[in-house]
Amino acid sequence: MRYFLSLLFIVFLSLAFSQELLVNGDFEQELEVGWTQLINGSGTHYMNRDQSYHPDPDYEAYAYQYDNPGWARLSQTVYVPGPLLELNFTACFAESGGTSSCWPAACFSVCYLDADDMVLGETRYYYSTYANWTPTSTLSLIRLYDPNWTQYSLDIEEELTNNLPGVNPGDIVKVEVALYAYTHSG
Ligand SMILES: [Ca+2]
Repeated sequence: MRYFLSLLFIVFLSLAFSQELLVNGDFEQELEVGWTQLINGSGTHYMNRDQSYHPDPDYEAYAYQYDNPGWARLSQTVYVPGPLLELNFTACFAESGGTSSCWPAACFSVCYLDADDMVLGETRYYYSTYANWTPTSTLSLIRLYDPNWTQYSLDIEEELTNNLPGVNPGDIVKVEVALYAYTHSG
């Protein structure tokens, strides 16, 4: 019997262009405020918020996928005024188990959408032993080796210029941010 676990905690998340664009990015309100919960496949999926995941006195959120191929995704899509955006988040990743053909990955995903909600490109932070994703002109991969609580910052205009040449910044109308716990089956 094999068990796979992927898990992502977020204590704070901000997407800003002179002012904050996300709703409830600090998770101090219920997840129903601002956030969409989606699950797919099998295994055990959880999304939740609690005060106890990070030692600060405030709330954190998490997405959790345990065993069997499937995923749990806690996401929010917002209109953006353009690519001049600053993303900041503080996160902790975890994974265990897996093989080269069936593996977990804990991800934080940033998707760039056009007016019809088509995904033009993605920046994906991920923590995984076995994930074999490869970057493309529309997929930027940021592999993490330290899963512990860390502050991350992304200059989206710079990210598009340097790592996503297949995405036309002028076509971006919305951005989706997502806590994404995933188990792959090959
Ligand atoms: Ca806390």
